[in-house]
Amino acid sequence: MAFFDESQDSAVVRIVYVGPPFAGKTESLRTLNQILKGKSDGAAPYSPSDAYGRTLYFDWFDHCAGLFRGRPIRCQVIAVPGQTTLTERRKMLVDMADCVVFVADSTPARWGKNREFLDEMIPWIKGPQPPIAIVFQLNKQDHAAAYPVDAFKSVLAELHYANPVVRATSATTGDGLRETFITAVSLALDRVHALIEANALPSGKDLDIRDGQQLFDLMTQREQAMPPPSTEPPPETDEKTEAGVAEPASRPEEAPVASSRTEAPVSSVWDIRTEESSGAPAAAKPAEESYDCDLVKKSLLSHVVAGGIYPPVHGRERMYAAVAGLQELAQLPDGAWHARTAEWRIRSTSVENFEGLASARQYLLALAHLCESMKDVLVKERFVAVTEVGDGRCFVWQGIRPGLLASDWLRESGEQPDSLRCATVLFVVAMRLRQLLTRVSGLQGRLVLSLDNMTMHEEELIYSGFLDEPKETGSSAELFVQALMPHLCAWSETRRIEVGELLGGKLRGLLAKNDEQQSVLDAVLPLLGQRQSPEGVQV
Ligand SMILES: Nc1nc2c(ncn2[C@@H]2O[C@H](COP(=O)(O)OP(=O)(O)OP(=O)(O)O)[C@@H](O)[C@H]2O)c(=O)[nH]1
Ligand SMILES: [Mg+2]
Repeated sequence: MAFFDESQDSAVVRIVYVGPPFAGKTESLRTLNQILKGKSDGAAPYSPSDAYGRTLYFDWFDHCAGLFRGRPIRCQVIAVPGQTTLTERRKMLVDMADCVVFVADSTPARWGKNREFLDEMIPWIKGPQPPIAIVFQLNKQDHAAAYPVDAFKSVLAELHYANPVVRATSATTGDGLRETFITAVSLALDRVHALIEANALPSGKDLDIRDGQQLFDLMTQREQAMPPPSTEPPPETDEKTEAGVAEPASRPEEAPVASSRTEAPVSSVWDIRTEESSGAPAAAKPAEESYDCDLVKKSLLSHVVAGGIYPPVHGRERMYAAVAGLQELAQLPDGAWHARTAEWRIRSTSVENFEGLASARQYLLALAHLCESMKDVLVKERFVAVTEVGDGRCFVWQGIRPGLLASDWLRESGEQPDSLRCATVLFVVAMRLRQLLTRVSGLQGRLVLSLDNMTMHEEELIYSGFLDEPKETGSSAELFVQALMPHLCAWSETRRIEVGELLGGKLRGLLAKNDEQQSVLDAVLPLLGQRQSPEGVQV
């Protein structure tokens, strides 16, 4: 886990490369180390012991990856051993990670191993909070028969992995390795921010593991208490080098090393609130300048500030997924930037454009608190992100993957010939709408309560629109009519009459079984007879 190393006045994060045997974990570290440090620095990663080119314990290098709130970030980059028998060593290393890079093998001969090792690893990283993200590195893309990224995404979809961050690489040529690493560091730093927010970032002088030798000592110490793992693999016909690997002699006992999960006081120097805010409320500043579309798009693709993301870690995964399919970014006359992909909506309004990071962060925090307080009624697939546009200006973006909209559901049912089904859908939507309006009572001024911003989720309607500046709204009864009416008006008159007759007669007894249901029915029936006036909806 990350910690603050007082002896070196730096933040330490751990990126752990995991994956099946022969996928190219060691090769990735070797090439990445060269890329990051320059070819002239010939130092290879530290590997305490290997056998026939197979990693037995781990590969390790560290790298200073820029500054984090003015202090150096030191990344400990570690690759696990892939041999099937070395599960315990793998688990121990994954347990220490702030971000995992899963190195998948894209060659047909070893494709099946990816799933096997994903099944092993995913349960290990499910528990910890803040979450540990995975970046998927689809390696050996230089291979003539390599499977493409979409094929790997299908494997992940089978595992119900929501927003996988997948990068195509070749550890041999180095293609994609730096991008993968930068992505992993960003996600690890989000975790550090979340730890700071929770006052849970350990801080001290002789804390935790600071080099490969200490890690090796810790591993051998732990293993002395257990039977040594066998490196004799089960017979695997395509892995002849796995056979006959000798276990290296254990090292003599040396000075104990602090556990990687040492409890330690939290450093106050990292406190986001004292550092970033003066206590004044965030001052949103309307956009005065116009921005070049490419510049804004670039900021969205690559300039999300460290810690400027909600929810931490998963928010960035969602953001990467959202911008992966981003084509068009447009600015509306009111100054708001909007983008849509097949699945995501992204927006930053003119009041979400700030002069300086501190006020943008404060606004992000305010939105984050709002999202937390409304968690049960908001669609889960959302993020808030701060990007830097240049000149010290920052944009706050909201991103949402709404799923199946209530408006589409109602529209589709209105187009079907089956009036019975259509009437039932209308009744269900009306019921759920009434319930949602009750649940958001008091907060409705932050929401745009149309059926285009509502999604059916586990038999409930939840809000899948953006969170707005507070505004005056009508009563719940008025909002109910405003949300339903435009859709009913879009139906033909015959359709409205048929549905009205069904709800008023045949279906009344079946659907409206209690007072709440009766009252929803009573509210819907008159709407079916109303017309839309030129000024808008008749209430
Ligand atoms: N063509 C090609 N070969 C690769 C690539 N990455 C690794 N290899 C080769 O694959 C073999 C295994 O690579 P390693 O890096 O040792 O694999 P590993 O994942 O560390 O394996 P274990 O230590 O056993 O878990 C080596 O012969 C590498 O040269 C790649 O991107 N393209
Ligand atoms: Mg290796």
